[in-house]
Amino acid sequence: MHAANPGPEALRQRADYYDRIGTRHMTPLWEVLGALVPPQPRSPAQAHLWRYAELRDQVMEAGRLISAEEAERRVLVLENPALRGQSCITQSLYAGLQLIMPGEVAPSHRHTQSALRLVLDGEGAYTAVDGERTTMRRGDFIITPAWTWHDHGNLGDQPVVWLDGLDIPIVRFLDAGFAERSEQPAPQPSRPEGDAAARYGANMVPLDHQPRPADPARVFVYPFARTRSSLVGISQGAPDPHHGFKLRYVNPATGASPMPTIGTFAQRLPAGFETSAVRSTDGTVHVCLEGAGEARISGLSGDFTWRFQENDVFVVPSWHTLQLRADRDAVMFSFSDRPVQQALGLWREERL
Ligand code: GTQ
Repeated sequence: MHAANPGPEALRQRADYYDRIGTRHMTPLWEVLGALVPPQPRSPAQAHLWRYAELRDQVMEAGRLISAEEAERRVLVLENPALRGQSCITQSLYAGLQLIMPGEVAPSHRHTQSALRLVLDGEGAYTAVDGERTTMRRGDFIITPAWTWHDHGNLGDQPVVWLDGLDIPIVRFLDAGFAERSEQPAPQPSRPEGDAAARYGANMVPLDHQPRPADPARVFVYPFARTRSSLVGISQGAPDPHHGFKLRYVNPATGASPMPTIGTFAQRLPAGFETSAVRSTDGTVHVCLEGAGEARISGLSGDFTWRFQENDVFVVPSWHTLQLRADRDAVMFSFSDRPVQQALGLWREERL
């Protein structure tokens, strides 16, 4: 930090001292302070793009190697190239591609980790959350709040693939993970499809509904058709220069993020529109649901320019700038740990 040039003898004495205090499990702060308290975020994560066209065959190959039942969840984890072996796409979030084949069941379980699903490919599958099934359609955003029972099944005749996003690294960091398997692998639904949306998702709630902070959100499906029509509906006005036409998903009964640990967003970029560069402290996973375009990312892990199209997934680490350009009208989904950072007063965004 401050200019000082210790001689070889002083350095030897220090090294000897570090060794001696090391035997008592201590270490000198002054050797690590700059790395511990950096002037700005220094994420070890790397920006990366996964092209669905290149992944699809490998996902399908897993369908021939292992059943959903044996795997419990047949998922290819998208690992950040700089964080291999840690099952994370950013420091705080996990992402994976889950496959369920016709006739299969992914058995019922629950865990303290929260999950989101973004349906990418195929139709005929359902996911069930605390007794209610929902039919999965492309682009639907579905949540599995912490500690809710959930199972998946495929009643159709096509393989179905969706993107999973979970807060696994956050719960691991906090050492707060619990999980259990149900005795019934595929429980019969106890409520009809659409029940939660009718009770909690139509700008009304039941008379006695008083949710407490730890209660799970009741609305667990955000159908793509509704998201899309909202994005088209706001496209009459002027686009935000940095975000285009962008909305965040909320729990309609509270106005809060659908999950306390994962923020979720949908964005429309008209053909030809290019956003101005923006960076924020929440490393973010982006998925192209419609259209095609180009993403330019710049930061500690390098400078990248990628063309993206439908079902491509890319990750932008903390404090990397992002610019998006749509070649065709594009609809993007994204998720990050923003609600955690905001609750802690840490979140920052810089619009350049
Ligand atoms: O579908 O319940 O990708 O428990 C990882 C863990 C999916 C799930 C994942 C899980 C699930």
